[in-house]
Amino acid sequence: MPIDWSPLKEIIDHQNRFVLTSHVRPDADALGSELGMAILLRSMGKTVQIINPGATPAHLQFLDPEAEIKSVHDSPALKKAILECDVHIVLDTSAWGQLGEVGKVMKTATTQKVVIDHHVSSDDLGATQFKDTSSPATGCLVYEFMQAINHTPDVRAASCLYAAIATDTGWFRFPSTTSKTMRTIASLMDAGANPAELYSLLYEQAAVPRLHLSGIVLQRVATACDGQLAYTYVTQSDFAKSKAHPADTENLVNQCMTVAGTRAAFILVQQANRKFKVSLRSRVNFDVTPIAEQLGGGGHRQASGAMLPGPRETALEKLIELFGEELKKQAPPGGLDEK
Ligand SMILES: [Mn+2]
Repeated sequence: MPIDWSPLKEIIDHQNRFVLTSHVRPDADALGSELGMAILLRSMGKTVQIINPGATPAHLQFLDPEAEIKSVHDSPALKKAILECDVHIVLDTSAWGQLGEVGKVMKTATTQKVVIDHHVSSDDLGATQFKDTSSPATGCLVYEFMQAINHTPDVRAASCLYAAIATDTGWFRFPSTTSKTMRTIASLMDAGANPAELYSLLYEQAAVPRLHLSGIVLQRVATACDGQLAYTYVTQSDFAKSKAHPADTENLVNQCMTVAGTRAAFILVQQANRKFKVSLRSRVNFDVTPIAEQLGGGGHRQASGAMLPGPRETALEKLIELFGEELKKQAPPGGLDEK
């Protein structure tokens, strides 16, 4: 069902002060969608602030060279701004639990709320929702709104939206990518987005410790469930040894998925508080959300996450058991040979 964008146009026409926000640990879809929307709203003469539950990760700061995106923790004036604006626009999440301190302040405000999102799990934020769970990125939805009001993005907005969509689709290889996605991408290139430059800024900025951490973690890749599951883990001492950061684990679970015959993968990442964050991934014929939900987490069919208590061996056993059950439940109709 295509989204009817006219209620959003209506809200924007009648209001002036906007606060945009997104989820904790913002990714390029969160930040790119916020920036694209902010540039659009300003071009319409609106006052806009972007206030997130946390800081912009260093590797994504290039999207926001003027550092206009603030963390709510930067200054008490920002909490005041959240309370005093006319409209909150929440992008790339629909869950209170993902909004951290911003959510807490928002809950006490009577301000009008709008959600623009593509995630399945959702709370009732008391917002007017513009949601399409089949959309590969929130960036696509922001572009759809621009199209609906006949707006052509400038080169900065186009670059931000390109980064949003390219990252959330795994550079257009995830099954969520459609020909419509590619038409959006073509329009963003026409508007000046430069794919080669964005790719380099996103993926070719690694520091050596990141590669050293990959070495340690990839050494440990193992398979289970008749080779249908590949997994690995990262400990706090791995971070210490390699001098890498938690963000350096980002792509390792996807590398597990490159093992032939796998339908799913996970990586356990030990946190500073000794708990384990698990990231779950799968191929198109397997839905990992039931596993994430059994662990109190959530996400998408092909990419979900949750937190588990230690010790590591217990967490690994639990995950392998859950995957074993779910892989059987979701076995392809003709058996694995016909995959
Ligand atoms: Mn997204």
